[in-house]
Amino acid sequence: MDSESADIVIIGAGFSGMYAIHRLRNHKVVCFEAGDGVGGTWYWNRYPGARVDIESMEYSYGFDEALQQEWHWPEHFSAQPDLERYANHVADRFNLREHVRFSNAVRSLEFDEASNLWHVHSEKGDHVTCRYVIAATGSLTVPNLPPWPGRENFTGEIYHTARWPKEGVDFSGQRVGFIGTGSTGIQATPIVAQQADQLVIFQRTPAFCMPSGNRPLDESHEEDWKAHYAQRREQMRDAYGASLVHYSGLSAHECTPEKREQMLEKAWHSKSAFQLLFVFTDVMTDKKVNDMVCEFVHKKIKAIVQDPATAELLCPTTYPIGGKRLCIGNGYFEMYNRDNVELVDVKSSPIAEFTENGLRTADKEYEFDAIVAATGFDAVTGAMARIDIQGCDGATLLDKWQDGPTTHLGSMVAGFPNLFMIHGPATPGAQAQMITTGEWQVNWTADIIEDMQRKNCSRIEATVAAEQAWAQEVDGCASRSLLRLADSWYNGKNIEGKKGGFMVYVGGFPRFAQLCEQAVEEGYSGFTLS
Ligand code: N01
Repeated sequence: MDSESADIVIIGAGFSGMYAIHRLRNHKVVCFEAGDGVGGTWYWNRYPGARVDIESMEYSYGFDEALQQEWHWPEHFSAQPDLERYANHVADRFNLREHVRFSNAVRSLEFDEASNLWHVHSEKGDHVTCRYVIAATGSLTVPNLPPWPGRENFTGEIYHTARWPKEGVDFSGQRVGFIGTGSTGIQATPIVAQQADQLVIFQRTPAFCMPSGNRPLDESHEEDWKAHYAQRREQMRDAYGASLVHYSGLSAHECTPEKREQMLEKAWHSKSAFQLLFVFTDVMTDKKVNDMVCEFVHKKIKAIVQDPATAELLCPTTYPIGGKRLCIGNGYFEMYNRDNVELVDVKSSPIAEFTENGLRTADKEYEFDAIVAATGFDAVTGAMARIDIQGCDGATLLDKWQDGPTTHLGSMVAGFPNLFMIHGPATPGAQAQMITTGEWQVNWTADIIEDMQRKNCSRIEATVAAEQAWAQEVDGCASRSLLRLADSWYNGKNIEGKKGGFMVYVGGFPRFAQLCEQAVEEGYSGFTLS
């Protein structure tokens, strides 16, 4: 196929990619998308119970006042179908689809140093040359299915929650095996349990979970938000992550045991996700305080789950609360009181293989009609690693990142000019609110591209020294947080053999944004322009 020329190629029509199309539409923009619809995460993750854990009034675009005034969210924490409906509404309202090539993933990127242009090749054979590439590839894009042998022998269906059939799945009358008890497993299993004859849940590590407090959105709440949207969006930018969390301002050490218990109880019932992590100022920095919160949750689990052995197995003891993303549940612990649900510990007896009739762990075979894997993602670097990316001197990104990702400000990689990432490695990512912070990063990136054009520059690149400095900043923040004490997708330890340190910036979005702005104000410190 002949090559065609564009100014900017955007990879991915998830929420960040969609906004990038809108923000840069005065340029010739081509967007490649692997799926056949918009929405990214909210397109792929259509498993039963999929729901956002940040309030929808907040978890939405802020770039257009009319859009945020006219849109109505039916619930406080929207379910996947409503988020996908919103993505489609935005795509239609702002005519984004005309720029998107659906079901057409990017296969390779090659930088031509003589012309400072990227050559983009897609799965369907498109070849586009462009000055800039914006990779809005998402941090939880590539599903992880551990390489258990025997998959082809199983005669029933195997589903991964991140590739759920569009027509849905009815488990009525079936024996279902369910692997994984992270945020996804916790949302899906209570619904599967209501349908299936028998549900066996395979748990390697128990998760901390608090009730989501989801409910229909009340009119006065919506009106209040809509009357103050501009101000609220400002507050969100200045908040660590979600702005609706209440910060008590008190260290747990300043409180009596009675006061602590009272505050924890209030946080548990707050209907505001993540409140448990912010109930005291030092939950994520002081192990003793974190232990107090863990103990409180253990008591809750043991009060809900009737069988003491199951309750014990469900209590996380090997990592701090908040060390992995805190899960939000709707009847998760309560589900274990059903007669058709069984919990199996695969830490002590790991899954060995799929068999013709089901699954075999180290000490037993289980028979199923269907198996669901909610086993997470090759996170943060997975989507970029699956594109063959060649930068200067033929160096590949895969080689450059073989010991873990390196970036400057999470945005650019030395040796790969004119390639920007949104929510790339070492950005706040899921430690902040992905839609609005994605919007912020797109604006920052678009401003740079437009400034480059004003300056008649054709090439921008991060320096190796800047990457090293950013790695120190990222590690420094992680080392001050208890997040470092958990194995999770934040540090790649959810996948055996994956290398890399802490891949998420936990210094807070306000500091991240300030450092990005400062770099530009200081004449693009850490970058070279030509
Ligand atoms: O994935 P996960 P997820 N043998 O990696 C288990 C976002 N999200 O899809 O903990 C046995 O957290 C694994 O066990 P372990 C959110 O940011 C948000 O649930 O590694 N088990 C774990 O139990 C979240 O953090 C929302 O020991 C194996 C599970 O599979 C992120 O997505 C909803 C295994 C994977 O948990 C990822 O969540 C859903 C093995 N070999 C997701 N390998 C909301 O907004 C893995 N597991 C609410």
